[in-house]
Amino acid sequence: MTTSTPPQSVSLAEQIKSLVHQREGRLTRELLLQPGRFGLGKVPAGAAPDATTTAVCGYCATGCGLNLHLQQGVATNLTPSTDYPVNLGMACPKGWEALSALDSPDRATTPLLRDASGQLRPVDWEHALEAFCSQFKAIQAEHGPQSVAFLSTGQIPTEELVMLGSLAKFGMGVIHGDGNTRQCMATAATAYKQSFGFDAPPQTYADFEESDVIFLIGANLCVGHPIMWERVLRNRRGGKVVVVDPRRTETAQAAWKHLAIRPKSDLAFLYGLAHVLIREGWVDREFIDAHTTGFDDFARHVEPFTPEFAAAAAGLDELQLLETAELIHDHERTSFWWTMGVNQSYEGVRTAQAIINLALMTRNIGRPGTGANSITGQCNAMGSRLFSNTTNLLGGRRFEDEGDRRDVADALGIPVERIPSHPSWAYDQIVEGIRTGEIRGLWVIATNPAHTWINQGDTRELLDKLDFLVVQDMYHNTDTARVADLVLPAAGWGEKEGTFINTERRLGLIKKVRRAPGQALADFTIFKLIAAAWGCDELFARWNCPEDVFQSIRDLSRGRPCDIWAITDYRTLDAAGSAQWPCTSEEQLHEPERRLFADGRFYHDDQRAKFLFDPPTPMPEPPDADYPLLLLTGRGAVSQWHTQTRTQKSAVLRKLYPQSIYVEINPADADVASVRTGDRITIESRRGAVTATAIVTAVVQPGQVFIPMHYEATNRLTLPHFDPHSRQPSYKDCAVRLRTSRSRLPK
Ligand SMILES: Nc1nc2c(c(=O)[nH]1)N[C@H]1C(S)=C(S)[C@@H](COP(=O)(O)OP(=O)(O)OC[C@H]3O[C@@H](n4cnc5c(=O)[nH]c(N)nc54)[C@H](O)[C@@H]3O)O[C@H]1N2
Ligand SMILES: Nc1nc2c(c(=O)[nH]1)N[C@H]1C(S)=C(S)[C@@H](COP(=O)(O)OP(=O)(O)OC[C@H]3O[C@@H](n4cnc5c(=O)[nH]c(N)nc54)[C@H](O)[C@@H]3O)O[C@H]1N2
Ligand code: SF4
Ligand SMILES: [Mo]
Repeated sequence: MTTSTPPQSVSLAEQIKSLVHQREGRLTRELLLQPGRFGLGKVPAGAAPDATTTAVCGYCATGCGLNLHLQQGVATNLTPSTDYPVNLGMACPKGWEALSALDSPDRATTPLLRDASGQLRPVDWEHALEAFCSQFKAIQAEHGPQSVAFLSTGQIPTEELVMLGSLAKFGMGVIHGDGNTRQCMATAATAYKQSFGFDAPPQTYADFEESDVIFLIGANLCVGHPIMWERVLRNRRGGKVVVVDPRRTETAQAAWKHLAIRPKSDLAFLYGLAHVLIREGWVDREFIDAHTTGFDDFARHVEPFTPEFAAAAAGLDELQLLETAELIHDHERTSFWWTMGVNQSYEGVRTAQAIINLALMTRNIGRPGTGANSITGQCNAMGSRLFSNTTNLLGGRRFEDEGDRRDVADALGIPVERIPSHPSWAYDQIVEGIRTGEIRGLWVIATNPAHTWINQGDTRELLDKLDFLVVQDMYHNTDTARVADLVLPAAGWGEKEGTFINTERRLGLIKKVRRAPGQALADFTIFKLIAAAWGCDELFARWNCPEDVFQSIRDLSRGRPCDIWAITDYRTLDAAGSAQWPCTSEEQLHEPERRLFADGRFYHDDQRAKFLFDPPTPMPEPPDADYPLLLLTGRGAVSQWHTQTRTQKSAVLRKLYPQSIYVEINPADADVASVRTGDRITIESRRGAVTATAIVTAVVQPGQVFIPMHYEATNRLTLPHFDPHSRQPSYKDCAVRLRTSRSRLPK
């Protein structure tokens, strides 16, 4: 590889010096001392910063408000905010322990570059930036601009996502970029876009409290979204919770009814419900005629899904299905909520749309306590869906649309020719591109694909195949950072500022209340430095701090469904506490909660929602004689976050979940295999094997096993297969077998 001196190296060196040594400006910005709507109370301007400020939590998409208690401007403790409309004084253990992720010897404190002997060695920022630019530029020069790609995240502020997506695509000429939101939200985003005309989750959390019936489909709120579950418990109407999940999860155990559906039979089950509702005339014909298209075709489509047929497909009694349809009919307000049990499926988009169809035909939308509501996962999943500049152009626009490209060019003040006219490859296509040699350089930001991408045996080999892998993370020793050629040390939540968008479309602020360790910098600052080193910083000259990017986001949102024009700046947002999009007036800014579609108008040109459907498709790798069990994966414990890079830093959280990998097995299967709780057993799929501690429990049904996704080995087993519309991986279905010394199961 050739190495070249980065352009403007003198001024770059000066920039680095001022950024690293002056540590990105003052710690406690004026913003922190503003008396907010929640949290601060009256703090006179210029007062000593032993005070409290507020920020939203940086783990899950519930988006709880936290009070951060400061000593000399540095957060030393936190408590949940009592007057934040999301959490009302509550937080889960991750929120309470959010600051512990910041203090750890695992933090990346300097850039690390792999040297000739193959060791990662500390280098200064100037060398790191030089390596980044010279390596990626050389790859692009030899193999074309598309040969360098990026993988980003739903766990950094929207401002940083906009800066990254713009820098990569408009500045560096990168064509392909995707993110971990593909693993998580692509199905919901695609389903909404096709059905409603825009990726617009309609709900507000008050809907949990105002429903008569709450369907939780493939959603384990007690573990994944415990504070949403608290909102369910505040339901004032005697709301009946119906959980649709193959496992008898904590949420299913606490529910009014658990439908232990056969995995991936949701589509048949939901079509069966639609069949009964239509047959009985339990639909709102007036609403259907006025606000939707495609209903009659849908009604014909579900004709064969008789209760007998659908119930059998779902492994339920016919009566259970009939009673479920009746439940919807008998109550004024039903809300449908779904998470990864639906999204992570080879037919996830049509399943999500089958839920949307039920809500539309029974007019369970746009009214309190209703909705076809996708629950998002990561703190800023919604920000990344709208603003990561990967499959959509900024603000939910289309790369292919010339008018959209011009809008973005105008809003950012950049030449329109800089904007590619095609969307990125999806994550799986980028991974495939590494295999074929079309992708040679990869930049990974705030995600850990060497643990979480599907089918790890293959993923690890492919990461090794890259000419240059850059990982930008808070920690130097994540599974992906360990195999990187260059590690860029990033500040984390609490060490930088910006906005997140939660599950109910609510924008909240995060603030800088700690200094990042060593030479770690906010991702925003890293992107600015890369722009300068690359020589494209003139494009982003107007963005000198995250709030400058926020102003562009505000411009980009103008006239879109996600319009946030009334949020004029951070101070306005801080004073309001938070605000849901759309937010186009003072009134909306101060409204505590708002749901979409109260007027029955959707975002398609004809303002109608679409009924979309397809026949169910067979599971690609069902259990068989060789591999007789079906592997389900998902969240394990409230205190465990994904690849555990953050949660394992807290001694408190570590005590609250098993440290090593375990597998849940039904007593019937355990009997056959002579397995007892505590035994170490091997689970094999056609792609790999893992050894785990057995937990014998009726939480899983016979024929199924469950392994949490938090352990690195889990994805050695999973089968790479994807939804055809959203390209989201189907992480929750592949065939496995057990191997124990005394196993009587087929080998
Ligand atoms: N504590 C904790 N909370 C988290 C996270 C975390 O790592 N830890 N991660 C966050 C993120 S990014 C996300 S995306 C969410 C995920 O939140 P959830 O989606 O609630 O979590 P999962 O456990 O992945 O999957 C939910 C359920 O889907 C069920 N399921 C599997 N197959 C099927 C099926 O075919 N049909 C149906 N109906 N259900 C099925 C599983 O048994 C599981 O109980 O959690 C967020 N919150
Ligand atoms: N088998 C199986 N696999 C799954 C799933 C499943 O249910 N089953 N679920 C999938 C889902 S829904 C998701 S969302 C993914 C999650 O997959 P990942 O995104 O790969 O998992 P995380 O551990 O959240 O990785 C985030 C990384 O960002 C770093 N980080 C945190 N904050 C910052 C920051 O501010 N800046 C920078 N630069 N770095 C930061 C963390 O240290 C961590 O290394 O996993 C997917 N994989
Ligand atoms: S529920 Fe989610 S947002 Fe709330 S404190 Fe826990 S992790 Fe943070
Ligand atoms: Mo997720």
